[in-house]
Amino acid sequence: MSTVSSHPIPGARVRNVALVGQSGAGKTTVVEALLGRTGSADAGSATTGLRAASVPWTAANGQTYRLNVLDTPGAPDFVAELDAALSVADLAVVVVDAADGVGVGTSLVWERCDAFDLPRFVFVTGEDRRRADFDRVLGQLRSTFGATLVALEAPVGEADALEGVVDLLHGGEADRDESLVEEIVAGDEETLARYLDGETPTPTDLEAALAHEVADRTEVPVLLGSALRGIGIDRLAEYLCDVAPSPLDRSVSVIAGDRTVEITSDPGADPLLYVFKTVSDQYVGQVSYFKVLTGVVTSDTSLTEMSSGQTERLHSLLRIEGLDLSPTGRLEAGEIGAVAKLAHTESRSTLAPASTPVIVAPPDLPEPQFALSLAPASRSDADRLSEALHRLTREDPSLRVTHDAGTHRLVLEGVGDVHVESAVARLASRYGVEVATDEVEVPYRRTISASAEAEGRVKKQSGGHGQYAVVSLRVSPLEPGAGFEFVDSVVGGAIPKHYVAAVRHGVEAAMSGAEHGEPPVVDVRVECYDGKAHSVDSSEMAFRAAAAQAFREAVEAAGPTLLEPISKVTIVVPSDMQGVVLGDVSGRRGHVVENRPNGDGSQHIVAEMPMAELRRYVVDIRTMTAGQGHFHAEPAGYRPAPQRSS
Ligand SMILES: Nc1nc2c(ncn2[C@@H]2O[C@H](COP(=O)(O)OP(=O)(O)OP(=O)(O)O)[C@@H](O)[C@H]2O)c(=O)[nH]1
Ligand SMILES: [Mg+2]
Repeated sequence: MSTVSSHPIPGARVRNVALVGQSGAGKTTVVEALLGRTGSADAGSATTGLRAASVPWTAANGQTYRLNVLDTPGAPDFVAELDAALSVADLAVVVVDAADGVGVGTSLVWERCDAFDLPRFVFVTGEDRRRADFDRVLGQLRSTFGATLVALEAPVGEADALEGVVDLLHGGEADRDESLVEEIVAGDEETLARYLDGETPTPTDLEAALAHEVADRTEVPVLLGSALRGIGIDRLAEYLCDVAPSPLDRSVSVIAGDRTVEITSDPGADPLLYVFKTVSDQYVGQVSYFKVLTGVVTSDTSLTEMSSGQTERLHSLLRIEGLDLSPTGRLEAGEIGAVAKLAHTESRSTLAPASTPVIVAPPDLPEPQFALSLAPASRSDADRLSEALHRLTREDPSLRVTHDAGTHRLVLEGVGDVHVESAVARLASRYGVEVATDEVEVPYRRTISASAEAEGRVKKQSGGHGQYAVVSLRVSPLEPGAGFEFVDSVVGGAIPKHYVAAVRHGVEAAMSGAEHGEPPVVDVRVECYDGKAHSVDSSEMAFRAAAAQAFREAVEAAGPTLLEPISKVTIVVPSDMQGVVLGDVSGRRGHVVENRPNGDGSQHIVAEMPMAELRRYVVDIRTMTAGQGHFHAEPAGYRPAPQRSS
């Protein structure tokens, strides 16, 4: 006898559900309740990475379904994890706390769901909390997200008096809500025709109509309960089974050559997997979580990792049971599973047969907004740092590692401070690499606004083989952004042709500023118009040195200006907080180029601000707006820096 869990459940009865919502809304507590666990330590501590859980669920119709539940972090810094979950989910459950209601975090996840065209439910949890008020939250939901929200349930008592939930769809005649029935019926032509003919729709008819409307995203059912007290959780699971789309109902776009094609989850097709997440597990090593988009995979399947072209054998195939992974021989289209020990697969990889190369387009990654420069604590930490960072970025591609040319340090970039700091903590806890962190140096530059000339000389002719070179350079300004232009106008062989390349290299080295710890010089034309060579003592080295010296002196003579990088910052904050935000922008030497209401109570502000003033902006804007403001910065060129008074 096989148990329910090892028995494959067909794709039509799989539900891949992402739990999304504002931080602290109660998502993890809902997952715990669905798993039949209460009071575990996981709820209550902020989730930092997406977590997959799976539970078989026997519905009222007697059929067993599989609920694959992806718990996502609510903190906006982890939006890449949210997107990873949304990229494989067939439905999102937006969790809203009955006391706290709809917040900016709720709007953010709603927008992400829109970006993925994802059907959704709303689950209002925390109905046992002191200030719980379902009607108020429903009103907020409707005014923020539109009239497509339909409450399928109502609370019986609230807060301390919470007794349970009535089902307005299935309840007896007394509970059935006629306006709800009409709302559902009106959205589905077939049911509407029968209703207008005088037929009374059964709850099953209504569910079928609602299922269409949910899949088409014309209705969003609202359910409620208290995950902490286990109230409403079974109804949520039941509605997921009865009304939520199965993976077979949804299509995915894949890139085949230069075409994008929509495919559906056909178990009879070739196997195609999309890896939405990799984690490195202390015991198992690397574990890749994937969705089977089409076909069937077994532990004998070999597939090609599409970006590397390498073959991967899915020998250690795993199924998710509760929060654990257990070996399995087979997974079908629509399922979410995992595989251990793949060598070439990363988050966002596509695995497909070599004969049918297609790529699943992964969601765009968020732009890094925060960076820390890393100083290894010891020699041994330094040796292991880049390997550990490499593994971190494989797990979380929204982290980026760069090199600071000025300090020669590695720099870790991420979405926000919470994101980068939690990655630094993981460096220590997971890989045993200790680093101290610093703010990142701002990449200043220099340029000139006038022409100047200078001569560089290297003369060392006492005894033995000497060094001799004389280089005369003229520097003149170029248009901003033009970079560097080198002109050789030496006549009469004053500098032999074979030394001109050395002159150019000397100029380039000096221009980078690295040797003297100065910002690089940009937008400059350098003309080498004269010089002297010696038939024995001249060398490439001598010409490089003379050219570097001439360049530095010419730039000095031209009176260089310091340029600072500017960012174009798009800020969204609640309109009633714009005063403090605008005041802060000008305090940071910024100027506002656009300021308009979005029409939903938030304000859209675009400002240009010096990058030097933005290093902790992600932290400061959160403090200023009680977590409700967010921003996006992009490079917007360079501007003369204010004169330093020294
Ligand atoms: N009274 C009450 N408290 C709840 C309920 N659900 C969650 N909580 C509490 O709210 C806090 C946050 O719950 P979590 O489930 O961790 O919230 P989350 O949405 O997963 O938060 P992030 O992972 O940070 O996004 C915890 O202290 C929970 O115990 C509920 O139904 N009733
Ligand atoms: Mg959580």
